[in-house]
Amino acid sequence: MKNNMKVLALGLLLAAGFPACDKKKNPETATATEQPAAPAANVTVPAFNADSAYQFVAKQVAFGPRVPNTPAHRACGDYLISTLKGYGANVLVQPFTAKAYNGTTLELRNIMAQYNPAANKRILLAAHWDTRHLADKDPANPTKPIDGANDGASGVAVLLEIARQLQANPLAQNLGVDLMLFDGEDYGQPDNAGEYIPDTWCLGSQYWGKNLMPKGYTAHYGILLDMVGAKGARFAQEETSRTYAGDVVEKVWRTANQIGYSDYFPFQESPGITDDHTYVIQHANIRMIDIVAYDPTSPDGFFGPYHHRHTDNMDIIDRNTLKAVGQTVLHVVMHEQ
Ligand code: AHN
Ligand code: ZN
Repeated sequence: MKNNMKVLALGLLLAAGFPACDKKKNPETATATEQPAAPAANVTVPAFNADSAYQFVAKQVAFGPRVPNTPAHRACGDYLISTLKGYGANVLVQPFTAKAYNGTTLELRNIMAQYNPAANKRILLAAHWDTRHLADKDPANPTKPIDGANDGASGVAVLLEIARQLQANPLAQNLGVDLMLFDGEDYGQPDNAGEYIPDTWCLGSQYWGKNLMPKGYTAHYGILLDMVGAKGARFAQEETSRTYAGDVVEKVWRTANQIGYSDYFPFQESPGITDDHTYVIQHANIRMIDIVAYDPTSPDGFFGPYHHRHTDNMDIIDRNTLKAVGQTVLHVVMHEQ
């Protein structure tokens, strides 16, 4: 406790004394270890590698659309499991079936990669790895599935890069990190004038919340990453996140601003949305925030002009966005130890 206060005081002092410090650093070209804006004793935050994260997006997209019940979905799931095992994680797989809105029985898998599985203090990081079966917002080919480079692959890619970093830079013994890849997030009922049914979405987090793996699982808090790779993305403070985990929202946004990503993390509020964090909060009783590109005031649509369209492909993925999110989350996590 005493130590934390000292760290905080030091951080405030440095922030006040050298306000321009962060601006000089170009985060994209930084390859050495990061110089934290508010350094805590004994914590070195490794540099999140945006090129590596970008390759993880491309790799997933190359499987084809990861639509449940397709060979691409199965192959990508196998790839995610073996990649996370390769990065030294304790990998748990939760296979299950869920009935979709249209009556289809979906074969799904939630995948959890644990670092320091025995530690009591745990941080849960999550994303969804499936992609939407329809381009229902696209005037062209609305029944064909989308690449989901942003909606799906981007969040998973950031988590894969964090896994790679955690293998190379092990956490202190008192801290555990769990990377959760939810399945079946995006198989929800198409939205026809007032027919939005929240519970048809987020099938993986709904199942996991009611059937925790490991049994009795809990975490200090959670961070969900959804659509975190598009060029020019802005992450506002979503209402459900603020309501249930306001201190986590503050911590994440303050960190992002301190380390140079104020363009991506404005101190701006947005209304609540239904996403995987909703069910983690509701069923698993874990405080979780959602870092999601969502702007209800945008003329391009709430989730951007490419959302659930065929333009959600590699062309809109920007390493700078992946870097801003990945470095911020890595910084926050490493400072929990
Ligand atoms: C809906 O649009 C229902 N929820 C936002 C969650 C979402 C959909 N994330 C990606 N696709
Ligand atoms: Zn989606």
